[in-house]
Amino acid sequence: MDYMVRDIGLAERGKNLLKWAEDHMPVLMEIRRRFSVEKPFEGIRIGACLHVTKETGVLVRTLKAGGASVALAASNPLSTQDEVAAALAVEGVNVYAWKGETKEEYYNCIALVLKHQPSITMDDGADLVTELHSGRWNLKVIGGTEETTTGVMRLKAMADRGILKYPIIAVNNAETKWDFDNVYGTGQSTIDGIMRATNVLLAGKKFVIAGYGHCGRGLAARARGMGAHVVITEVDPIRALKAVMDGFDVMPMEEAAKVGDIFVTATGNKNVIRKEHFEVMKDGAILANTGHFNVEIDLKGLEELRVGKLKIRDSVEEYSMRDGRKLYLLTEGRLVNLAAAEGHPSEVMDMSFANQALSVEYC
Ligand code: 9W1
Repeated sequence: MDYMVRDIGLAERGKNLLKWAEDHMPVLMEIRRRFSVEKPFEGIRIGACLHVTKETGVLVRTLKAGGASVALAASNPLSTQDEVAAALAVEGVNVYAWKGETKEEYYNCIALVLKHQPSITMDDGADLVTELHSGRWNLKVIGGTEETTTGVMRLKAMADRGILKYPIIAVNNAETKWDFDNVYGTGQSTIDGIMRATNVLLAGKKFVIAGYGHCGRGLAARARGMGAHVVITEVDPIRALKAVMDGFDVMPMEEAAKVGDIFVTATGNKNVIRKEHFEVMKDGAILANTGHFNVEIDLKGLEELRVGKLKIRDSVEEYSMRDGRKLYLLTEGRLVNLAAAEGHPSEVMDMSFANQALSVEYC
């Protein structure tokens, strides 16, 4: 058996996690039943670079049920569930992934997947395909899949330059992927992250959401459901109008900054909440991001304004202002739904990964 995981002894716990996920992924399980009979992947090697989570495990088991052999590396050095990696390794998947791998180890694991000479690739961010095109590999690949917006953009750029060697299905672009991921996945997991990080009551709070795209819309619906007064800030006039029609208060951040108890950015832009906003916020305001990496809240500006800083509990940093006010930043401005919660629930990943399974079958 060929694998590299944190601790193979975690396999039993991983099996339970996988069973729990399977019970919440009915679409993949239906596909698995068909694959088990039709065996579409008999003799096919699949190379995958995906978040090694219980949901991905259910996908991998489904591909195996269809006759495939699967080699799997992580698509992010921090997202691996070591229990799941161990369980899959025991079942004969060539897993090369552990939580907290270094950048070097990360790319080494991807190379180990390519050593299995896959004829189909599955990617989440296009790192596998990028390595495959590095010139070090000479593989015959039928086709591949890509899970994310970023990955699709990278692949489109390669295709435009005429260097992409084989067709790749943009799973991301399926409506049953991005529309459900962003609205229901991010909506719920962001609330979950804020609650786990702070345990604050949401009912009665002024909950300011920057951005009324799919993520903002999903989050707004959930925050309202928790009894919060939801305020939207939005630079796009049509989206702003939609927020008004959906019954939310809409105002510029200059105004929202003065009244908000909890702020969440979901725009995709940089420095959405800045110095001029921090300066007028209420004492005790909570700041979180669920948009793009850690750039939506101006962390440099916040650092410049603070006179003191204290990690008051996991995922919460208290910034003291000159006038005595305190602002609370969650997960250092990183994605609160990943850093303080568990990412998308299995039911949401079920829809994305059903697209993945069927795309591989199409290839
Ligand atoms: N993907 N199974 C963190 C997740 C990191 C992560 C990331 C998901 C899933 C957005 C995929 C701490 C799972 C993943 C659990 C977790 C993602 C980055 C999933 C949500 C996307 C950069 N992107 N995703 N479950 N980490 O939830 O595969 O808990």
